Amino acid sequence: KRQKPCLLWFTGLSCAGKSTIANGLDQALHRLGYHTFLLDGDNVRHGLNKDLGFSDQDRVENIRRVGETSKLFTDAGLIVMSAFISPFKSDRQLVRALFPENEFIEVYVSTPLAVCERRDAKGLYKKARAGEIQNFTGIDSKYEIPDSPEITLDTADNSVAQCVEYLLSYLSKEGMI
Ligand code: GGZ
Repeated sequence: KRQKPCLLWFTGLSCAGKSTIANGLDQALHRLGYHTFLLDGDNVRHGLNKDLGFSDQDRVENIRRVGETSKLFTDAGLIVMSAFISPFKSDRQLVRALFPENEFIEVYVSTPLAVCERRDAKGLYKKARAGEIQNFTGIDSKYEIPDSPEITLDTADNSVAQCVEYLLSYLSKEGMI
């Protein structure tokens, strides 16, 4: 099936829904017969980047490596989804610069901190509030909101399925699928 390679870069807080939506999109594209690859903390921070933690410096290197890896996969012709907090504008900008204009699609998953903290899937916000872990994004490590993402997903008013539908229609409109 004809497709144009691109990178959908999901950014947002922990528990915002980045991986969940990226996974949903990955499966939907797969069912439609497209070739895709999904990168997120689960498959990257346990392997390629297991030497990295959550200091600013390590996050910078995390995102740099993920950007370069994403580039390898788009060079192979795939539609790539990368879901990382990627809290710093400058790092997202460096990844963007690796790609031709329309092949980098920044997707800001805009779920507010209060909602993310209520979800707290792994209990990490609770630990961060208790001072048991340091440098937690949104608590004692900064998140820089994107200025002009190609897409902003509002998960308060939209289901995962609706977000996936929106992304599919965007990819179609842009001629990627
Ligand atoms: C933020 C942390 C931290 C700290 C562990 N700060 O909700 P999760 O658990 O599954 O996703 C979070 C994940 C973030 O990794 P990223 O590679 O996306 O971060 S970054 O782009 O900033 O490099 C969270 C878990 O790791 N986690 N400690 N201190 N998230």
